[in-house]
Amino acid sequence: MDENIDVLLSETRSFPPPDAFARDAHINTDAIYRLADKDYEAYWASAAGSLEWMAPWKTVLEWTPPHSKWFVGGKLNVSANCVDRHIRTPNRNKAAIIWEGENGDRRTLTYWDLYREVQQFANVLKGLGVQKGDRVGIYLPLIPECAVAMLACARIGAIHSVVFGGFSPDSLRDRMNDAEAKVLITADGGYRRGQVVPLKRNVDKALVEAPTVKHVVVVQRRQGGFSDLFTEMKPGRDAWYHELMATAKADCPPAAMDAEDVLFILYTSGTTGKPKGIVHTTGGYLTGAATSTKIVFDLKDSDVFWCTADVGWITGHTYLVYGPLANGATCVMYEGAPDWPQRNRFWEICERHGVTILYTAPTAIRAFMKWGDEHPAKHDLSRLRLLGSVGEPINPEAWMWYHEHIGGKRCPIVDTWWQTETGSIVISPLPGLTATKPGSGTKALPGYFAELLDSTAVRIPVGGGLLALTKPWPSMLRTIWNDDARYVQTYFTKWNNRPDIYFPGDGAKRDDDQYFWILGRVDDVLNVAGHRIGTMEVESALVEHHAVAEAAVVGKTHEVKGQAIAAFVTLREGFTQSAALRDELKKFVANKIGALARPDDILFSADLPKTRSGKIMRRLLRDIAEGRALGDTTTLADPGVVSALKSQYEEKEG
Ligand code: 7RM
Repeated sequence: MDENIDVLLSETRSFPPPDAFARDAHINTDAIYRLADKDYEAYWASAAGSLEWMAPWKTVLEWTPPHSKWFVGGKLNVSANCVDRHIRTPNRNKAAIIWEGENGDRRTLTYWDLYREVQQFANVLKGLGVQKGDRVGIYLPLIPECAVAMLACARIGAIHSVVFGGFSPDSLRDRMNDAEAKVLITADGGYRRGQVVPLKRNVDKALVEAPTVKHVVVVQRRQGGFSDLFTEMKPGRDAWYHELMATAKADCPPAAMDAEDVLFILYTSGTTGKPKGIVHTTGGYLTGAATSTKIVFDLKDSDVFWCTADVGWITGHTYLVYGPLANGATCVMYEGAPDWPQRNRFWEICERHGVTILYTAPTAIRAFMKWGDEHPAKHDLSRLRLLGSVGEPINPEAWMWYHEHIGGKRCPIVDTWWQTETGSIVISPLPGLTATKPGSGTKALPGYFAELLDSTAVRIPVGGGLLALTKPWPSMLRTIWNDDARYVQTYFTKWNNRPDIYFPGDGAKRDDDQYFWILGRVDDVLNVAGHRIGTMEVESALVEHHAVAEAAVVGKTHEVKGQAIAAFVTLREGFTQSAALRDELKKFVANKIGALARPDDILFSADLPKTRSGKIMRRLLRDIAEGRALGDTTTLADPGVVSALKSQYEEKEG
């Protein structure tokens, strides 16, 4: 059918779990898949049963497509599950969060510390008039107070909306207004690449046009604070966190929340239009978060788990806060940039804290590749036993580099596909069971039903097509805040004969072993002479060349072929661009995956335009390649990158 995608790249390397890893793993037989396939409601009921409930549910699932309710009638509290449960065990004094500031500050909070601090802050929020169902904004650097604030909201049934600290005052304002937040929690500043990000100053700008926010709580990021330049406290509206906490009582019983009460809203910008407030609820979300953290990361009591994402993204919500804490794990949290003060910062942190599980993004892995092997080589990474990847397709070459230079060839890699909307991981290997292949997320986890479909919802057994989730799952989004019509339209109208199938917006292929390979967003798919080609395959072919660290390809209008391929390429340290290298790369791609995929244009670039969470923005590269005015650049991490690329491209063309 017209939306099928050609398959070009073939990857034959396969890595079975190491024997010792498999032997000790939580899951090392496929019984769990059979169980979940047979009766997924029973599977999810048993998963939910490992949480602590205040009242049992009556019905596991009510599914009136496209709306689902899970564990209907059940009552629980997320903060009680993430904190109180563990202080009744020998984990009472276990480190919950080991934190490092970018400037070298360090703090460790035990579960007992969290227990006290969360309750105190819950009382602070109550004191500011926050009630069940009210929205609370969180706009912080990555500091332990992020977790405290989120859990404090959960404790009293307030709905949090975390806004990444790198967002502008305007983005913050729009999000506060859409959710009609009553209180906003921020800090005077936060460190990023040696600079202080003036969060409170941004808040002051944002709130000029966000009238629902009545109170601002300001965390002092460092002892003594920054100068008044950063923080002008507005009487009656603003208060210091440490001052409010000094008199707050550390007893605040957890509210009994309905399983379907909203836990949080998280805005995702998507490719176009107004940000969508993705709504997650209590029982289903925590079930998905807790279960996946345990089985995908094979999480044990002795692990030191480091998810490098910021809490401003879903990955930070699910795998830095809720999933690990629900499992009583020790997490590492790091405020700053991976190359600050030096390019070895991540490896220094891994060594210093004995990190055993590292979960990071392909964009970071490609940066590490680009910077060179010597940085990780300087550090003892022998405690690492498992690696994870999330956020974009990982190019096989980047996978191999991660495997070799970070994992010492001994650590399984879990390539985890999921979305803000799915709440938790959907497609991933189970590290003690699944043989991995570089670039493949392998299979849907137990309890999830992923398929590859054509545009008429017919299953494609092997080949390329549209990724689909054909049954509901507990941690799925419930709606878009204030816009249920958009929820239905965005996720459930791809197949009009099947209004019960969720469309994630990604293209994928399935190989002979039934493994999934995510090919990228369907909006980015190239169409060359009638062949639909996923961006991932051409990019992965480019990255396979020893000179290339990162690549992004887009389609550019071509009078004969429909589209020609334009490639934007970042070189590894020590390589320089040249016409010869350009020709070599074109040939290299043609040899690797076929003449059809040979790029017409290659532009060398020191950087690629990325979203603030590190995803390549191909939409803007298309604007550049087509010589159009640039579209919306407000979600870019660094707008300078595209303007530089644009003039470079025009020079070359002109
Ligand atoms: C967790 C997160 C979601 C989109 C998703 C994909 C892409 C994420 C992978 C991936 C290939 C992966 N949430 N994506 N993980 N593509 N392999 N392992 O990133 O809402 O911010 O983005 O990210 O396109 O639809 S998100």
